[in-house]
Amino acid sequence: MTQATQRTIDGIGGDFADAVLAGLRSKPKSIPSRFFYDAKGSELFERITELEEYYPTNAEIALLDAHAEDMAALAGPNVCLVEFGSGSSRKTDRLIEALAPLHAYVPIDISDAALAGAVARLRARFPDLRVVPVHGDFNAALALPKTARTPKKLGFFPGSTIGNLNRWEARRFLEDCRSLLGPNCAFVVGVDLKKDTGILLPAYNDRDGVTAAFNLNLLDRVNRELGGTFDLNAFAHQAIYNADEGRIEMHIRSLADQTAELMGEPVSFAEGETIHTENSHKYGIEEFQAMAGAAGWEPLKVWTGADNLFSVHYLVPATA
Ligand code: AVJ
Repeated sequence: MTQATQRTIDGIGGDFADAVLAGLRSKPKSIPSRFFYDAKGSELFERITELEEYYPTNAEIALLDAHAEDMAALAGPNVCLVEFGSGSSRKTDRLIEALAPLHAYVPIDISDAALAGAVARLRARFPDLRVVPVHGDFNAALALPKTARTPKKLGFFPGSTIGNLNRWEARRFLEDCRSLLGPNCAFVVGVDLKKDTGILLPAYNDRDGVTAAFNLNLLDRVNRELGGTFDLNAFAHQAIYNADEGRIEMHIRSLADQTAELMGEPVSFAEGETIHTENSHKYGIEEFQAMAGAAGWEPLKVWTGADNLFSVHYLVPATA
């Protein structure tokens, strides 16, 4: 990718050190989940999406396959498609095809490598499509590139990435998108549904340990980038369902009393102490629609499969 088309927005890079130090000094310890997605973490996440136990990706792709034409009919032609946290953009192909002709596609992602790969793949597959990548944390993406300014914008936020935000952050994010996407817009949001823990827990505790590797890669990243001395064998992956909060939580649990260092700073752990690394909130249909309503959106349509595993919402600006 050329420098000319690669935009970078603030909120990544330098703040990894600050965020990790602050998180490991607080009680309980935590590290923000956006730091999962370095090159290795993005690759591990792609492998998660291919796991049998990890139902959200396939369930959402099935919904996009079945209903991309309906979404395109609602959106109309020549929209600018803006994707938040696009990663490999693998799910977007169906939508891009259905929406054709598109004014432009603006993928926003925190992983440079994932973004570059996606852009190269899409430019090869859709030579006529204008692709304008934005490198950065979509939570900080407060301005869109010039190409995105004129036509109707269609926001796309798949994968239940919104589940990483807590409820008030999610509502605020939906509000921010409402102003970012302008008066003539719509928003397609993929949201994982509340369901039995018999399905939920294996999705975050897969047999092959890919999710464990994804979680522990955070400590590996601290070792690689911040001169960390974490012994990865002395920590374990943990994923639980917090029913009160309606969310899966991932933690990294210390298997011993131990002290590790990063940037020369010691961090001590008691045996069993955890670092909270991710929340993945699950929503009922009405629950999500109420939140979107509070953020200035009107739920125009929602698609769920017969299996009721996942939901894709089509939101439009609320009138009045
Ligand atoms: C990409 C945030 C939607 O929460 O299910 C997958 C990330 N974490 N396995 C999710 C994830 C553990 C995923 N999201």
